[in-house]
Amino acid sequence: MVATSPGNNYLASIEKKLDQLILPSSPYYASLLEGGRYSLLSPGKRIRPLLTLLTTELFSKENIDKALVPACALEIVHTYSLIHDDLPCMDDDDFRRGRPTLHRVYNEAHAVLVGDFLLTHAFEILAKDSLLSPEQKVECIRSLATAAGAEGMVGGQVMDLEGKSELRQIHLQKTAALFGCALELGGIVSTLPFSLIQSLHTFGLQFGLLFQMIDDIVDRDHPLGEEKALAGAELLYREAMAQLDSLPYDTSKLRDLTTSVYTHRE
Ligand code: GRG
Repeated sequence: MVATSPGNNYLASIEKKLDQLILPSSPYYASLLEGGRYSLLSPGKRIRPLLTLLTTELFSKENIDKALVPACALEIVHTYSLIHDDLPCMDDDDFRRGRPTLHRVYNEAHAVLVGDFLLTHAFEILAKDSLLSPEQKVECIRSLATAAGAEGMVGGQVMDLEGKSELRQIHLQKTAALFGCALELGGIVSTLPFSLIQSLHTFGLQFGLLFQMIDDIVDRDHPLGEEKALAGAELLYREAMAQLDSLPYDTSKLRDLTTSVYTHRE
């Protein structure tokens, strides 16, 4: 597990908001909401929403409340991807976040539907949010849809399942795209100019590639072997830090989080 201590102050706010975003309130489809809550409120690291809040904080703490729904929408999409990835037709896992996977608790059909619900719900809460401007809503929805769809996570998962050889592209899409989105969302709620949002997005992708590389090293699961993976991780770490250096803001918390991901390999 990667430590997320640099943003500990925000983790409680993220958990509270996630808890509020799916209320077990329907007499008709309670099991759908309960399934969503089971997976979403399981102990995840919340590193993607944390990145959104730390990015927002770079520009103004006053926008943190506004950033919470976009940050949680991203975590909801991530959770849907884990539910579907754990299904027998994908990775076939029995445990996730230290608990039985959703299809083990209910059944496969229900896990597919809970995943569908979470993916849709993420966009519903963005569209209905009361703090974002209409322009910010559209931009958040664009960013999240692009990161989750064919250009992003789902496209990467298809390439992976088809055994494509372009490993960097698979990791960029399957894992890093959501991290790029995490940074972009922070830029959108801060109403930054396009070029600055692009620079943040680039750092997010670098962070995501590093995160995936370290995950593979820790799991002893890197296709290139450990030596090459360690050298690759060092290069990615340097590139990510250099990208932060190019931003004229106090990026110390993002630096700490990047270092805590990198040193997790040891
Ligand atoms: C099935 C649509 C679909 C996509 C699957 C995200 C994904 C694509 C698969 C998950 C499998 C995996 C190991 C992906 C690499 C990214 C990764 C390390 C995900 C786990 O993220 P963490 O460590 O998990 O942030 P927590 O539980 O802390 O949120």
